[in-house]
Amino acid sequence: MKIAVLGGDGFCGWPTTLHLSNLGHEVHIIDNLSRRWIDTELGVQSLTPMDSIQERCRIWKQETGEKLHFHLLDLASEYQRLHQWLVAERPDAIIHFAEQRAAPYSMKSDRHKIYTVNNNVNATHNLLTAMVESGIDAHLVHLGTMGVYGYSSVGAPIPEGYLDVEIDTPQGKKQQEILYPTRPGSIYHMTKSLDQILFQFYAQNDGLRITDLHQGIVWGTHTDQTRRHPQLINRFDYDGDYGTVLNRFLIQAAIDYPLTVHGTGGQTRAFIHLQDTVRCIALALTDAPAAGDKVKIFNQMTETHRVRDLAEMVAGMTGAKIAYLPNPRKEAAENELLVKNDRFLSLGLDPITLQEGLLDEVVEVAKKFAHRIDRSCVPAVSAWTKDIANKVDTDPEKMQLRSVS
Ligand code: NAD
Ligand code: USQ
Repeated sequence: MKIAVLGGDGFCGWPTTLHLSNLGHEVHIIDNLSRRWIDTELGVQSLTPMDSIQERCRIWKQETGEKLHFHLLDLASEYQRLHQWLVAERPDAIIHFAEQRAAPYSMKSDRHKIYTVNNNVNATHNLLTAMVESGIDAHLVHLGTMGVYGYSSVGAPIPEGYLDVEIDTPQGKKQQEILYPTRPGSIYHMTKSLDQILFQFYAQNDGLRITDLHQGIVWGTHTDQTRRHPQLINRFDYDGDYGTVLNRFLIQAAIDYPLTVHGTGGQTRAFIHLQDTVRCIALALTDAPAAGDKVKIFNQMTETHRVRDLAEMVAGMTGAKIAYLPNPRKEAAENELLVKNDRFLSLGLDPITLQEGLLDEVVEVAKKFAHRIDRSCVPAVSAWTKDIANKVDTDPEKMQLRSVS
């Protein structure tokens, strides 16, 4: 297939590009490199040394003989160029990763809120309308988030996207299938909820074939392809805005920084290893909906864990200390999380578990690149409300430390 990977320079997009190229597909990366600019804005850099996208593509060609095509394009503001590109290239499938993806970044200030909404909603809507206008019949696979469901401890497993409900009508009770009600916990997660409505409309009105992958938190760095050459290495974020919880704990342990648990650490979240992410995307491509079908939704996660249990696990493996900090976010202090993921399992996914991969990650990545870490970028300082901002103390010297045996 000819496949467009939108956001193909990012943490999930780059290894997906390599995985699909390795499977024999012709891959085109579209990216505006905004993520690299945000690194500059925040004064942070990937833990792993990352080459330019052009250099990465050159090395892949050198290693495999396969050409990757890179197009510098902003999906949110360059509609005409996007439309022309689709008309000229007519991809068979489009994987859409190209959004501002950090919840803390989206909550930093009014400017960051506006940027995140404008970027994410316009990128998705421009893409959908350009697909209709250009008349292409590509399968669109979008990276959504588990966070659209919210974390309210319903007690029942979260289904894959849709909920069967019974409605009282004057004629009696009627069954209906609805999109699972969204309950986003940040501006970023809210944009993913808005994306869902855009997809529902375009599938129903224009017959677009769309799969939405509600992905959990991705951990890990390497895939089989990124290991092939040092210059193919993936990015790895550890800072307070873009670093996700488990990846952060791993590097904190490597530099003897207390593991930064927010609140009691009672938040339960869904996780997936990066290698499984790229496998899931390839599997989703083999199971496209037909024109006129509703949006196909998969829960792309393999296990759930409580944040404090993850901290205990990493501390147990490394001897790190744990710091229980005031939570900069407005979120439930404790929640249960049961999730259905039958669809990917039935397509043949054989998940990598945390227990299997964690130690490798600490040694292979966190310790190897520890010298590149700027400790001042570790604290999470983005507060969800002004009240919380007044209470959050991010100074590590004042942290309450607890040794773990
Ligand atoms: P990332 O920030 O590393 O990559 C996103 C890429 O998209 C970047 O290279 C960026 O430059 C590009 N981009 C952003 N806006 C663009 C625009 N308007 N036009 C063109 N390119 C644009 O993020 P990631 O971690 O790779 O996440 C990819 C997708 O997966 C996101 O949509 C995210 O919401 C979703 N997701 C990620 C995780 C995770 O743990 N990383 C978990 C669940 C879902
Ligand atoms: N947390 C800590 N300590 C930290 C960092 C985070 O306790 O140092 C806690 C947070 O308070 C939160 C949980 O860990 O309760 C998860 O935070 P996270 O930053 O790892 O994940 P999140 O903000 O939810 O966002 C990430 C990705 C996003 C994706 C989402 C999937 O950045 O793109 O959509 O995971 S999910 O969480 O399933 O919605």
